[in-house]
Amino acid sequence: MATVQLLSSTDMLNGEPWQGQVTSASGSQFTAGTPPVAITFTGSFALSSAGLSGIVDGAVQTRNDVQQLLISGLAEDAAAVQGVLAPAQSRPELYAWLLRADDTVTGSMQPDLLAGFRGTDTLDGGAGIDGAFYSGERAGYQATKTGGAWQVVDHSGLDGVDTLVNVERLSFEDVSVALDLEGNAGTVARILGAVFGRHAVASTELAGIGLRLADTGTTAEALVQLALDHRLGPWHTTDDVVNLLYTNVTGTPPPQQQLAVYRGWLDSGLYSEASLGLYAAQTGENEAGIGLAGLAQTGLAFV
Ligand SMILES: [Ca+2]
Repeated sequence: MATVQLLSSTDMLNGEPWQGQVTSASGSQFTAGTPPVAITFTGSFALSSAGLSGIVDGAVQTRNDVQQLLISGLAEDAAAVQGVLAPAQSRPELYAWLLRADDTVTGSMQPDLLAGFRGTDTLDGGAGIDGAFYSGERAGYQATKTGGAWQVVDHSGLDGVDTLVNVERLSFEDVSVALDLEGNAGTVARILGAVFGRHAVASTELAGIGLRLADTGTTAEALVQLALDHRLGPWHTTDDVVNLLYTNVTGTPPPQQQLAVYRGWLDSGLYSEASLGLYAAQTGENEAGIGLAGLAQTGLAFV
């Protein structure tokens, strides 16, 4: 059982080239890796012509000499670790081996991509929009919301039963899933329903475009305007906007009287196209139409 602490924004699946030769060794630690990344293993070792022997109990990964990732609670044979460090081994492969049992991984204050690999793991993303990585396709897993946490069960048994807190995204081989329906995923789902229609929440492409914009700081109103411009073209009229939003939210075109009311809101400047779109997106009727309550239990799929 290992405990991993990420100290700065880290993608544990970053497959950057990495050479894992041991570059220095003493009785209490040995270091492997090539700049800018090095991993120093601690424990109690003996060095002989036959190689390293002893037990590894922890590790610290540095990037440009700054600590990035700490692992404690290891109980690995030093020679076995050295074997896994063989040249051309990628760091994700190393992590997968070190974390093959039941582990706890805690993210940094920034966005991270965490992985517990096999075993029954606890992943806590901490602050930031964090992802958890699973190596198989989504259909092979069951993700269930249980209070403030998510439980991810791997039907094949390889990845075990994981408990996730403060994790906003799941990354599978074929698709990703946004879990933060109370955050950016909810904003994106509502806007998709109001601007593209309730069935658009099933579009993994549109959801992905919206999430990437929202996650990089695009405001909800700016997202609405981008969506309207995309859906209606840049030269649309205010009536086009009202017709589109009303029809998508209610399922029928607006009666003339309603059309006049909303046209008045836009013409008077009470609402902008974007704020009217957000108003429509946040109505209970739109939330019901897109099945927001259900999405909160399953997540919003995106690519
Ligand atoms: Ca594990």
